[in-house]
Amino acid sequence: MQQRTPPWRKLAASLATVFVTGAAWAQDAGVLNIYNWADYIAPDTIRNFEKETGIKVRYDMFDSNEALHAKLVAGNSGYDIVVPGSHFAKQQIAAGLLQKLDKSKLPNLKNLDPAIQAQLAKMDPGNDHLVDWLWGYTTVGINVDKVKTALGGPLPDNAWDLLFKPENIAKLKKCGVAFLDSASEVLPIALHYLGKDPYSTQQADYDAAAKLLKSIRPSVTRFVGSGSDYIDQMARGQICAVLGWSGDIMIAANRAKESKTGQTIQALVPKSGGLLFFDVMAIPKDAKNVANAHKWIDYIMRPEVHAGLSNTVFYANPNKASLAHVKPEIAKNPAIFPSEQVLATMLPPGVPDQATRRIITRTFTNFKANPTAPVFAPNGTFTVSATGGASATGGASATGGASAAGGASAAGGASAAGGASATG
Ligand code: SPD
Repeated sequence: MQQRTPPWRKLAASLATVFVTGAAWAQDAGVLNIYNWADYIAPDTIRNFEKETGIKVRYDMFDSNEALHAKLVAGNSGYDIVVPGSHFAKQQIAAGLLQKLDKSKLPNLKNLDPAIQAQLAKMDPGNDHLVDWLWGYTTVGINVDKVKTALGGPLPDNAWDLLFKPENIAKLKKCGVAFLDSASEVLPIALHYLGKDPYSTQQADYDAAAKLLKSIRPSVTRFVGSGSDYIDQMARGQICAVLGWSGDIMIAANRAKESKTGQTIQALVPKSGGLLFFDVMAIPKDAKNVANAHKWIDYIMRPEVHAGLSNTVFYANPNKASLAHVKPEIAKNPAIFPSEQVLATMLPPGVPDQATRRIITRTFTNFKANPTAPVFAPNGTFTVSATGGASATGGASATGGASAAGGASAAGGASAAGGASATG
């Protein structure tokens, strides 16, 4: 039997609708929670957005793709905008962790370079979920004078030889050598250096990479991530060589100049290619402030805003229309906006399958833990004897890869305590 709703109930229901809609709108109008890499934004980017929109931005930073990935997998991150590398974003789209963009709210998409959009479409068909924030490459950074002195001769022709030839890196150890604490950065480069597929699925290739990494491990003095102090340490002359990110190295060079530290820092472009990355803005599936997230993405795509990012952090942006606003010394710097020819030498980002990720994680964890060979048990656990004779045990994680120093990793790899990260 159908029941008639009393008029007071109808009124209460519509008031509730108005109230709830109003509350949702009020929440969306008020705040925007962003999770991005460190040293990756201009001083006025957030300030101008807040002033113009009245939206309050909360801005947190992560140190590696692996750390962000673990947070998204865990769910309820509380973020409305995240900025993964496109290769991690591809996995996040496949896992349903990111939502489709409403392109009708993004008129500034017209400013983007179709060539970059085509690159991203390889990870995100139709460019439905991702908009590039900035892009760059993983490479070798050096303190020019210290490295030349330590080598006692000219730089090698291929910059990777500085870090991957044991006889070279051993000479740099005393002035400080840092590697990114991220398996997804180091392994493709090591494989490529050996002439192998950077995204190989073959255990034998990873065994070869492990051998290479083991041969240089005693000379790596630090593992670093975004937001660790490696930029400052380079600028002050406390690290003379790094496997790091192009723009970060150029920030160090700029800081050294501005603070007159007397250090000359340079991002090298290896002859055999750096590892390209595209860091992308995306909206997590469970974001609460989706309208504000769209406002932010569209704001970033304004030519002068995107230019402001490149002008500050020395990474290329995807915004063709912004080039008129990029300082000429940055727009014309081939280490920031590499030529087509150089770009063709670079390794594109790639997405290993789950099984390969486990191998990558294990290889990297062993590299970090210990220069001596690990002993693997059939159940996937391993024992390594750490430098100095102490012994550390790792275990295979539930879903991602091996854990660092005995800590369990989340799906796809999580950042372990103390800033060490496992891979995704
Ligand atoms: N300081 C910002 C560094 C951004 C680095 N993004 C790296 C993506 C990795 N492939």
